[in-house]
Amino acid sequence: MTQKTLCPYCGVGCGLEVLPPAQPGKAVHRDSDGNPTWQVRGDRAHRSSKGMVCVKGATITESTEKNRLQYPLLRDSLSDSFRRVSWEEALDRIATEIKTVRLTHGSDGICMYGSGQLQTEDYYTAQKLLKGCLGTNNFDANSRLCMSSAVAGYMQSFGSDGPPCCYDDLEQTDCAFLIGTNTADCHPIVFNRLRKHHKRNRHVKMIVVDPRKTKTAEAADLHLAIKPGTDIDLLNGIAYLLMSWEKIETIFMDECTKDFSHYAEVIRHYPPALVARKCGITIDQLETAARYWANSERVLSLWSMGMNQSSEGTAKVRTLINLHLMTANIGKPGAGPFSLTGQPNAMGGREAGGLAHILPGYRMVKNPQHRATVEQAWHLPEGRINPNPGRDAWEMIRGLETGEVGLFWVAATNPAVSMPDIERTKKALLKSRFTVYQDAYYPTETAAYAHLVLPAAQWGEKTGIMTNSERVVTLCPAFRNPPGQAKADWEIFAEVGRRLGFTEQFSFTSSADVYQEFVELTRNRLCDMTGLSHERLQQEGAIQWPCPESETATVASGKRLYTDLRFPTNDGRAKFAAFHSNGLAEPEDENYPFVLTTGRLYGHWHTQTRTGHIPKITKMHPYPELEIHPRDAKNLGLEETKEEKWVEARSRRGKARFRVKITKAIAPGTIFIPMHWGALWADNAEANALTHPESCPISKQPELKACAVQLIPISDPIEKMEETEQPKLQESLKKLLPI
Ligand SMILES: Nc1nc2c(c(=O)[nH]1)N[C@H]1C(S)=C(S)[C@@H](COP(=O)(O)OP(=O)(O)OC[C@H]3O[C@@H](n4cnc5c(=O)[nH]c(N)nc54)[C@H](O)[C@@H]3O)O[C@H]1N2
Ligand SMILES: Nc1nc2c(c(=O)[nH]1)N[C@H]1C(S)=C(S)[C@@H](COP(=O)(O)OP(=O)(O)OC[C@H]3O[C@@H](n4cnc5c(=O)[nH]c(N)nc54)[C@H](O)[C@@H]3O)O[C@H]1N2
Ligand code: SF4
Ligand SMILES: [Mo]
Repeated sequence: MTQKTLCPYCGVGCGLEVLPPAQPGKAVHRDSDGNPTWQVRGDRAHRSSKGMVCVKGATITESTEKNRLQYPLLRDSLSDSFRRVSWEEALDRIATEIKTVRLTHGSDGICMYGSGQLQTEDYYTAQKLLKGCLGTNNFDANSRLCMSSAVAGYMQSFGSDGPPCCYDDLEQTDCAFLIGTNTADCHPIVFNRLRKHHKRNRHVKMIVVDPRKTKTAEAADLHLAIKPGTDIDLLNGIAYLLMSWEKIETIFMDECTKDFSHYAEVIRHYPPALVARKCGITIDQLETAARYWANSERVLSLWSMGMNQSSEGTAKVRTLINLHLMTANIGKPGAGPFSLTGQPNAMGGREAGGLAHILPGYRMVKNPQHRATVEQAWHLPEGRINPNPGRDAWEMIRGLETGEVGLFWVAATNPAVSMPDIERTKKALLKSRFTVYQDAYYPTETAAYAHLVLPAAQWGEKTGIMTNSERVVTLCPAFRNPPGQAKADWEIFAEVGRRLGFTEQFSFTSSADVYQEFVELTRNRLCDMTGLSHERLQQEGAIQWPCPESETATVASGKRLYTDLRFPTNDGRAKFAAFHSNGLAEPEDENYPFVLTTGRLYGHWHTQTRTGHIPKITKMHPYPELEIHPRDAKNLGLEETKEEKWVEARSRRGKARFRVKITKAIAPGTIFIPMHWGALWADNAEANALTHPESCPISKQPELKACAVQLIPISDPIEKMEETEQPKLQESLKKLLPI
């Protein structure tokens, strides 16, 4: 039988249909290893993707049989080998460790680090366990490295998180302003929809702001190849021109916004000549961008990591929102500030309270009423939820360094690859008293640092909910059995909760039960989903929130937020922000003369736990390459010849080695390295060997998009590679039991 579900890769959230391996009259469908596997095609009825899929979605089932973790594994010390244990023993051990750490370290010693790849039910159950039952807000997710600047920007400017736009806006806009997003490679189906509209309608403009000439930039009418970290200069420079041309919507600003005067004071300091020089673009380019904004009835901006992963990420997001407020480009079709979510359920995570400073239903840890509502809903005593935000992702690493963290529980993320300053991260992981690692695949780099490894059922093996970038909620049903003894993440959390005595709190018998309890906590909130249930989503297909249960609800349903131009702030007005540009946390200098930026390739997904096993994809991207401009290459003596060139990139924290790709697609002075190759996939080619953890003071999101490096050509790469000591991790992985 055909099953409808959602692609579990990116935040576009394409609808998929999966079909069993054996179809009447047809040969059995198999993966590249010959295992029978489910077939995938786009779901034409899904409102977000209308039948489209990219290579990742189309090949997802190629990865579901291989390298799966099947049984719990335990060891007392990281130098021991793992032994297979029963779930009973594994879960008892976690409960014992939690009790011990509460005594020795207090609740602050317990941390969970989750992921936008968990389903909403997983997220919600984890919040109840940590923030409710255990009284620690130390739950953070990889969304801290991904969306937290967007979350903070929306909250501060509009009074609440929540992307206000929808994908139909892609086909209704007059001008798409894409900043810090390589949409063509990273959100391909959003890009397809926009590109078609752009091609069909000559008046529609597309502006791309990115230091690299990506596939996205190639499609633009105007590509602004700004120097990394100069987004605020550019945005303030556009605001300067809009002001001087009197192209601002003063009535909207008077009636619906506040604090413009502070911003006006900032804008004065960004005249075109100065901005063009700082950004490394021409005055003409800057004016063209401002003219597109000024002359378009409806401007839609799209952004992702080039904005968020910055030491001034929140300021960047708020400054972009300022432009929307100045030009009244919000709350109407084809317009608005639209953050493209990275992971398939990072949105659901935000709804369920899955960061260290928030609670379910778009609530804040710091708000006493919010805490009281959640405590009551969870049948826990008043005051149980800690009034202070918990540790963010990097503070967890710091807590491992100092020994303040006694139990580190990681689920659905691979921090031994994806965290900044990876050598420091790995050293901290080696010091951990007890690390639990819950993943679908094995081995992964992080497994080498775990004491207890738990097999997780993944997409297609458990039933749960995911919300995509445009607030569309899709049910992802189980259609195959999990391998071995793998269990759904929410079940693992609930079983530990029950072992700690919270039997009433974790009496759920299905993920549908969990979801029902969660949606109740969204009642009358901006993200009201009380009208949703597994059953309804199963029957009707994907549905967008807000979706209140009754017509008398205080939140109206609709495709877009803020169509009444009232915002969820105290006085209903959206707020201008007044930020000057600070630039990069670690700018280039004489010793480290290049700015390194890191990011993604079209075919691979993050740390390759899935895509690394799919031949079609590994053929597309066989190895990591460092992209460098021909002029810089020449200065380093790397002339363009057929011969393969190698360099060692060094930052203040570490080094890595790469084949060189000489290309004009990158601006001189900047280099690019993909993030996908951890220690299991290449020797010494980790992007995060070089990056630093300096982060935005508001969102705490690290600046993974820029650090200063030097480049040293390697004359004999092969010999040099053999000389290099194998990373410690490889040693450690050898000790893992074959399973
Ligand atoms: N193929 C693929 N798609 C994915 C993913 C994947 O792993 N593979 N991951 C998903 C996830 S979780 C995420 S978060 C998204 C990320 O999606 P994107 O943010 O689109 O991807 P990145 O490659 O990380 O970075 C985007 C661009 O930011 C640019 N940039 C760097 N510094 C600056 C700057 O200072 N200013 C500006 N304006 N731009 C800058 C880079 O050159 C890069 O092209 O992709 C999602 N989709
Ligand atoms: N240098 C640099 N570093 C970066 C970035 C960058 O741009 N540059 N981007 C950052 C961003 S935006 C992100 S989102 C992160 C991503 O970084 P990670 O989260 O570390 O990357 P993934 O490889 O997606 O790891 C997800 C893990 O979850 C497992 N998994 C999948 N489904 C399930 C499930 O249902 N349950 C469980 N328990 N496990 C499951 C997968 O097997 C995989 O091991 O990287 C960040 N790091
Ligand atoms: S665009 Fe994203 S959600 Fe859609 S098929 Fe590709 S990876 Fe999956
Ligand atoms: Mo992300």
